[in-house]
Amino acid sequence: MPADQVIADGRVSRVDRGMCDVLTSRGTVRAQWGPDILHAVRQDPAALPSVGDEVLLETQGDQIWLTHVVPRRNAVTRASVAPGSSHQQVLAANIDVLAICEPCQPTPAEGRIERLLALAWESASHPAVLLTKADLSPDLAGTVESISRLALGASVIAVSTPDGIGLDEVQELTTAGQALALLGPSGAGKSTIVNALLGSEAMPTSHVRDDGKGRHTTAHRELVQLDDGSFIIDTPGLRSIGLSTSDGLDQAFADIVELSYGCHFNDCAHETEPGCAVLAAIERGDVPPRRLDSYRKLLREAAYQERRGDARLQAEERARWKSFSRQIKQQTRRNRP
Ligand SMILES: Nc1nc2c(ncn2[C@@H]2O[C@H](COP(=O)(O)OP(=O)(O)OP(=O)(O)O)[C@@H](O)[C@H]2O)c(=O)[nH]1
Ligand SMILES: [Mg+2]
Ligand SMILES: [Zn+2]
Repeated sequence: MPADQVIADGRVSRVDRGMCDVLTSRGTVRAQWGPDILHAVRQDPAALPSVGDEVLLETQGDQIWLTHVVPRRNAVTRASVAPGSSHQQVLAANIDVLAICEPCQPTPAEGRIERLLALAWESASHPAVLLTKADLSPDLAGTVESISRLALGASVIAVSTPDGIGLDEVQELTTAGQALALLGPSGAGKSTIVNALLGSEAMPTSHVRDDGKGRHTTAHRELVQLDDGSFIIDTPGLRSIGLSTSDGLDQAFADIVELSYGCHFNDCAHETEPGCAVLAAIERGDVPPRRLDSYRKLLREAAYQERRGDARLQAEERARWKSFSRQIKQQTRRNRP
């Protein structure tokens, strides 16, 4: 080991091409991927260090290398948007609480909340729903109540940053060393919440356009540490987020799953079957028909992504086998007398 080599640990706060910022006990440093990282990424793009990753650094002279990523406790991933790719994209790693930000104005998009709740359950981070811009809601109590009904098992918090409402509750979602990631559409007020909790204008925020939709202001995922020692991750507004597995859907739609145990047929599709407990609940007005549609849509989408993932694994397996048999052939040829 060279004499000037120093090893430190930290948490990735921002990723750029081939480099990242890492928050260490001595402040933020800029590090480059070490050779082991590059090798791992060639095998699996999900091995690319991501915001929230706990990492080891090695300093040699002026150069800081990121040499090791501590195995992730969990990761928030989405189906890759790249055409032809079925890899998952890691949005953030080691997330304790996934805060789904949905503005009260225009009315909260229930389907989008359900989708992100499934993503949170799938990633094994605890979900919270932040109903942002609460000051603009014409019926805040009604909105909180209706969203609480669909956000089973999640805390639902109304937040208004200009009025300072809900911010303490958001801060209390995590304790020192834990990480909270904010996810939601552009203009929801994610960066404004980070700035309010930080007590500084560290994150750029924007003005909403006339049509009420936000312009994309935040361009990078970024982790910052709050005074209480917890971490908060700001992310760019999401246009679309694909589920890569169906793993979180049973929890996100626990009410429908629970009801389906009462269906007459074990394989009931809750369409026209007699003795369907889900349809009976819809009939009674206990479950909105929209919610069953949303569940079906997400199940179909996740099944498609899972099939794509399987096809990719099979293709990789075939490629490995081809290269192996080529090596064997070459070896046999070489060994011929
Ligand atoms: N009325 C009201 N406006 C808010 C609130 N929070 C944020 N805003 C405004 O909403 C606009 C968008 O806020 P941002 O924090 O930039 O939104 P963002 O979610 O970070 O958007 P992206 O970075 O594009 O994803 C800004 O003009 C904020 O001032 C709020 O609680 N109430
Ligand atoms: Mg932002
Ligand atoms: Zn049924």
